[in-house]
Amino acid sequence: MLKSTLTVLTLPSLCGVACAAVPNEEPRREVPQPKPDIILILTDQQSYNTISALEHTLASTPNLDRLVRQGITFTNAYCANPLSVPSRYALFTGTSPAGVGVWGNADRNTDAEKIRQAQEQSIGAVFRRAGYQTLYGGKIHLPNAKNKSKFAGTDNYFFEYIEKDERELLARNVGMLLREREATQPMLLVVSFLNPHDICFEARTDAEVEATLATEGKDRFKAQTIVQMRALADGADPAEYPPLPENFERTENLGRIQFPYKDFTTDYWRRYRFIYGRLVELVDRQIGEVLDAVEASANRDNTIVVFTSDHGEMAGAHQLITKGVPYDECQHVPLIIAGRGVVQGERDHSLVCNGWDLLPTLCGLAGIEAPSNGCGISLAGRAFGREELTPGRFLYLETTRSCLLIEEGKFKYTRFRNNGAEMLIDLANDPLEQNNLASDPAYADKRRELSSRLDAELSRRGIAPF
Ligand SMILES: [Ca+2]
Repeated sequence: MLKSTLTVLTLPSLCGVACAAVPNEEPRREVPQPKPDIILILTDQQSYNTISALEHTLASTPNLDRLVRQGITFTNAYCANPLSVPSRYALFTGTSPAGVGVWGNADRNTDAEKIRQAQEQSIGAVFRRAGYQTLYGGKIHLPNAKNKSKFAGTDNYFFEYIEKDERELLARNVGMLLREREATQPMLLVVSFLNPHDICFEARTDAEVEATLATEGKDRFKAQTIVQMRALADGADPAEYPPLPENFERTENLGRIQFPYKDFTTDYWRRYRFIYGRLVELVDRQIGEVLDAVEASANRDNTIVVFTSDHGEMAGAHQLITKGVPYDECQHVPLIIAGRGVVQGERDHSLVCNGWDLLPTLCGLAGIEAPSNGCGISLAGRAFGREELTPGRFLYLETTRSCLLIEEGKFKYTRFRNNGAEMLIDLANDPLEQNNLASDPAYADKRRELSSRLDAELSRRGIAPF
């Protein structure tokens, strides 16, 4: 009883103390933080399964590992199209490349006006309008609004182009910029590395590589790199080469779907995978230079780094090399976000697409309103630990010859434009994509359901039915 009375008596005085303190704290507005610098690091042709911190063994990637520890990794991220120009168009505009006639790297029948409109709503344009300095170094490979040119300058995409090198020099010069910069304006900086794309040169003969070394164009750098990588392979014990992928066998039941299988020896396939791993390590060192410079920069605590790749590499899966096919190894890409306010060391397994989701995500990270194109979702709330992503997504994707839908954790349905062939994969039971169920009567309802959903997606994006 006594205690209770004391409590009653004490409370008003405590309140009095608290109330007396309030005037000094009011108004309780949050101190507005300056907009973060955002650094978007891109690689070319880097599969999701190349990062050692994510329990993959193809390469040792201490620098990307650091980013994994410092941030959030989206382990189920897909590119919009597993080829440079369409993928990068989606990355920068957040919209469908097929919707403007961009199916491959050099389309002639693109819709110039629609591309121009998409450029006006692209990452560079949106960030520049929001007061950001927008800078870009390295590989571009974006479609021009004019049909005859396959590559635009970055000014079409509202970036100032600061460095044309795509390799060591890009890392060094961006590093210098970051170390010396005094932040007077928030910055969006794209650092676009070429590798591990030099793997495209590996399947060439020694004579072809020798001939390219003697030329003047940029291809000689690719040849130089492959000569170095072949020397590393020669110097290694072939027993140490990575094993063949689990889904190395050619996929037999694909009907009218023809993929460009390669007739390499088993030893060569393993050597090819060894060289791919070394190219991943090469670009990881270049990324490390950029990350070191971020850490040494005056604005390090107000910087967010986003890392992804335009597409992956088959690296022997289904006995295929390079990209462009609707298979996981070239569609599934790394996606990591780290820096100011971002949760640390987390992994999210939701189905996401860097092509559709990057634009709204970067806007979300910077507190900028994203253009509403209806294609993607912002991952920023998840990256800041404020919300979970909604499960059960149906993700629409493209390749040069097909359009497809992935039903999260369940099925993947692909239809080919050239011959109407279909592929239906039961992802839950066949994650290595070795069994096409499209003509299996037991899956006819699922095939019809996804086919109908795909038609609706095509219509929504202005893509002619096929
Ligand atoms: Ca590429």
